[in-house]
Amino acid sequence: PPNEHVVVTQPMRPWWERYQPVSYKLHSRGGTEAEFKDMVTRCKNVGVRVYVDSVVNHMAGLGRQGSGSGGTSFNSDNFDFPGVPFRREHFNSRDKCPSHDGNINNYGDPNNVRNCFLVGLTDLDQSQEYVRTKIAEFYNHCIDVGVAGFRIDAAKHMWPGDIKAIQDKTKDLPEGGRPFFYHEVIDQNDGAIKVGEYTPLGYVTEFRYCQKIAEGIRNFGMLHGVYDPGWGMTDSAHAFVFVDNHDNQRGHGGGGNLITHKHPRDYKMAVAFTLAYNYGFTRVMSSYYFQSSDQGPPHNGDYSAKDVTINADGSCGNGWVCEHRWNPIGNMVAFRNAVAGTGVDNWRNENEEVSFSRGQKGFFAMAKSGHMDRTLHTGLPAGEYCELVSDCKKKITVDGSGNAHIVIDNSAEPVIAFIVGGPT
Ligand code: LM2
Ligand code: CA
Repeated sequence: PPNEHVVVTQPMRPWWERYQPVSYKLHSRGGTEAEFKDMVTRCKNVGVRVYVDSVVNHMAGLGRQGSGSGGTSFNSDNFDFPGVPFRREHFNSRDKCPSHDGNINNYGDPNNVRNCFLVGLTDLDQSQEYVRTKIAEFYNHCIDVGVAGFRIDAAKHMWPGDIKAIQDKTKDLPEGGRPFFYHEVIDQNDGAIKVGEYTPLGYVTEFRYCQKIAEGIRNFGMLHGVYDPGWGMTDSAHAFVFVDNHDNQRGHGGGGNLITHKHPRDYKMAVAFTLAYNYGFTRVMSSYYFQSSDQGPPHNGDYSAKDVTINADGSCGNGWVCEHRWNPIGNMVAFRNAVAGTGVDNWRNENEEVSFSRGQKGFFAMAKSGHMDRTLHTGLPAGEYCELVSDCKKKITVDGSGNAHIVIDNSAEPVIAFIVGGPT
């Protein structure tokens, strides 16, 4: 989240302080508005669009007061946030929340989930025109700075109709078109709120995919079922999918038995498969190393984040994991873009191996043992192809009938992929 937030010192500067807003000024522990704008502009100039993580369900938690990351005063117990400004009347009052202590404690009741306080965080009343306007002004300011879209944090804890009203107040991008919106809704078939309530508003996080891909990597035989509509998973046109996120990689936010960068080989296979397959809109995670679940990013003496340094081999230094630079992850983005809009064909899934083609545009294979040596039908035009994951160190020849000799060996990654129109 790029906006001003509380500064927590107990524990010392946890990552989650950024999820307790103080104002909508773009001044976070990540830097000032000028620094944020500079980053967004430099990204945009090289074709990388930025969306922001927007925390608008709530402001800071009860018991917190003082100065925010941008120096603005606030007092949560008095519901006083002069930097916006928000006052007591802009928050959900106790009569709208059916829980005995004001905190969310019953996921079976939408009024409880949406009108009560999430872990003590002061809950805004987005049904009010004033509150909607302040949030939309924040979004519009982000768009002025060059941002292209928004993650809506805690969307599950807001009424879809209120979110729609806020989105409708948000302007088009300067280059035309609507901003990108996706909604964070943790639906694991365990409560009253369903992802389907949010699909009319944009993409919706599909947390069940995290479980499904973890099962699929542990047992390749399960990979055919990573998208399981019978289990309530939303359709490909609305599902926002990822192998892990900033919460569940550290046991927060619906945690579980997931695959993360802590198991690099499994993680590479999980993300490579996700990018190769034809389900949903994909997000690639990029992390820092951590020991404890509260620990913030690698920091300098003043707790500002350390720079991401790049080592000679292309990996990152200073405590940053940079999963997005790992070949079976970063190089598979070209694959996903090249095969967009095609289906899955020539599916083969035996002996802890999986392979398939995407239309007549790409072919993907993965072997859990790290070893595979067989001739497969690729469905691709004849020719010599450069293998993407090895940076073209491997070449693959497709013959006139569309077959190719596919070799995966333990000296390299357990994944191969190639595309029509790829590098040569
Ligand atoms: C989210 N999605 O709905 C974020 O993805 C998640 O990271 C946020 O929780 C959460 N919603 C609220 O925006 C994180 C973190 C919590 C942390 C909150 C607020 O997972 O542990 O709660 O941010 O900073 C912390 C303390 C908690 C305390 C609360 C309020 O861990 O014990 O509750 O602050 O002071 C009394
Ligand atoms: Ca709420």
